[in-house]
Amino acid sequence: MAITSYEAENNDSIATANAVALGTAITGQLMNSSDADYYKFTVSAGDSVSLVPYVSP
Ligand SMILES: [Ca+2]
Ligand SMILES: [Ca+2]
Repeated sequence: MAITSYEAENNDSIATANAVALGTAITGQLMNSSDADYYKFTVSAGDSVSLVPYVSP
């Protein structure tokens, strides 16, 4: 899946989570040990969601 968007800091809490459209790939980077990256998306009842993390070497 092609990368379609990048994280936007500050996204370190549920309140500041980045919105992600289903079916897209997003790139984020953990800048240090205190960086947390939150994302949010909307699903409907009965939907299933797969999250596939990829770590760049
Ligand atoms: Ca980050
Ligand atoms: Ca972050």
